[in-house]
Amino acid sequence: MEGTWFSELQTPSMALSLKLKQTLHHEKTPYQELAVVDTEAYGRMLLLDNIIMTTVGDEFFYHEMITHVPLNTHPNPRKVLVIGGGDGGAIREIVKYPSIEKAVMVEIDARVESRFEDGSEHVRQTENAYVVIIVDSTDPIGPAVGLFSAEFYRNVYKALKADGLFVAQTESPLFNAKLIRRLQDDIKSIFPITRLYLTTVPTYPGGLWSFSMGSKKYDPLEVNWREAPQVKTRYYTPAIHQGAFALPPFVQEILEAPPEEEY
Ligand code: AG3
Repeated sequence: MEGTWFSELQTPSMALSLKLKQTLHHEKTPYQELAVVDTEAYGRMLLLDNIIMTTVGDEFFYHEMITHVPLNTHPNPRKVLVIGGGDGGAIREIVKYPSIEKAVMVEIDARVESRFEDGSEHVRQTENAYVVIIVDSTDPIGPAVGLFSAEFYRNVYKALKADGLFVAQTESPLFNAKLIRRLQDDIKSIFPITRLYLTTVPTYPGGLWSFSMGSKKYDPLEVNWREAPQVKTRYYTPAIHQGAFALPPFVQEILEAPPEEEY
């Protein structure tokens, strides 16, 4: 194992390589090939089909931003759904909020105690049940493809209560501009409030990552911070929350370019 490297081919012309200390676990689940390896740079790392899902060293950027932004946007989140997120990072953050009465995780792969079903199927069969839905999915390939569609967002809308909102991880503005544009347009056609926000995730392609939010009532840009719960975090703060919605011009262009234009 000494000197072994893991490389994720992030795009056809770009890879991220991490020097491994050892492979801790490897198995073929019914849906994916799963591995946990120990890296020198970021500690333990979870791989699905040789794609980096998360590492101990940088998971907090992603998990804090996929949870605290929606949970502070809603003034009193009680019942929250996580689709995907089998590593537990999102759930760990959610249960920090005293208002949470129930957090349900629907994960296709049966590694942890929760509901093991297809997330798109679960929202299809759910009505008026959640105030926050978090889509902590893999890339839009394989089992996650259905989670990147207008039909799925319509079912998410239906599964949310009248004041509900959802957030989905929507990939890299550097390498997935067209996808982001399509998803934002889809969300806009369904939800009255649509937002895009950014964070850095060092081990994801481009290092810059996007999240898309659709909300029925509450605007993430109008949080009443005096009423917001105090939660211990390593990345997220109210100022980071506000700043995450400030989009650099190249990202603003992705949202505004005429649909047929290349960007
Ligand atoms: N979800 C995976 C985000 C996509 C990462 N893409 C990549 N490395 N090509 C993260 C799950 C963490 N709970």
